[in-house]
Amino acid sequence: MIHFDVVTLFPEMFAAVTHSGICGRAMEAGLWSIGLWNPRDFTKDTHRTVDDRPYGGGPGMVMLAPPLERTLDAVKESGGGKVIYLSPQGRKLDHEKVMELAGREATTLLCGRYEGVDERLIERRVDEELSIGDYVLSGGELAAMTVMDAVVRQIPGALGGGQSAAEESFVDGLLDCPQYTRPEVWPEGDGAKVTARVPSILLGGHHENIRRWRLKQALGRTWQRRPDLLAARKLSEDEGKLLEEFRRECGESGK
Ligand code: 4GX
Repeated sequence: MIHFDVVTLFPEMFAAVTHSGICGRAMEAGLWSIGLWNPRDFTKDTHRTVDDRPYGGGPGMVMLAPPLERTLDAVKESGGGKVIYLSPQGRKLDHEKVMELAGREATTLLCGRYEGVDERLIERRVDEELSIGDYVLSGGELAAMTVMDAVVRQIPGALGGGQSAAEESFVDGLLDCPQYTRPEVWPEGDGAKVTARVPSILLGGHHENIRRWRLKQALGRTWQRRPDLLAARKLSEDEGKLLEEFRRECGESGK
């Protein structure tokens, strides 16, 4: 059972992970839980102020340290885990980090709004800063939900139908192979339109050949689209041969 505590001014946003899809079902199944903490509930003034203007001037607002500190201390008191602040200044999230979080019992996610939070709060209460990518969101909430979604799908039983997260892309350091479903020929040929068939190997039911075709596609696409991933991964003799075949068939250039 994994528990996330989330410190946020917009707790309603988290219905997206508590009530929908794989995360929603995994929560119903009791595989994970969430605690939502609004710093506005930890203010002491009548206006319930959570932000103020930045010292030194400039646009926007900065989240006040005192209400955030009281919130995080209440979370800790309730059994909260390490505190992660989502921000573009953090270390980039990857599969390895997701697996590390999936192995922790509890994690606290701090979501900033506006221009961020008072640096002294980060120094005193934040253990780690994590980024989900080099772009700017309007707040840490979508980043926190991204982290939770990636972690929850790693919990055994979270994926339906006996699926295993261990079989997915990135686990093996490669991109996924292409997928096909019905109809076998699409779009419908009307003389003018070009039609495309599902690769015939997938229709034959020869499981070993299908496995090798998929591995070859995964290797080829990783070579074409993410050569950085291939450079970081050793290829077996067989994988090297499959990639060589793929390259020959597509004309060596990589598209
Ligand atoms: N990966 N954001 C944090 C507030 C903020 C502003 C400035 C620090 C400095 C993000 C991301 C992200 C938007 C969350 C700005 N914090 N979080 N927020 N990329 O863009 O995680």
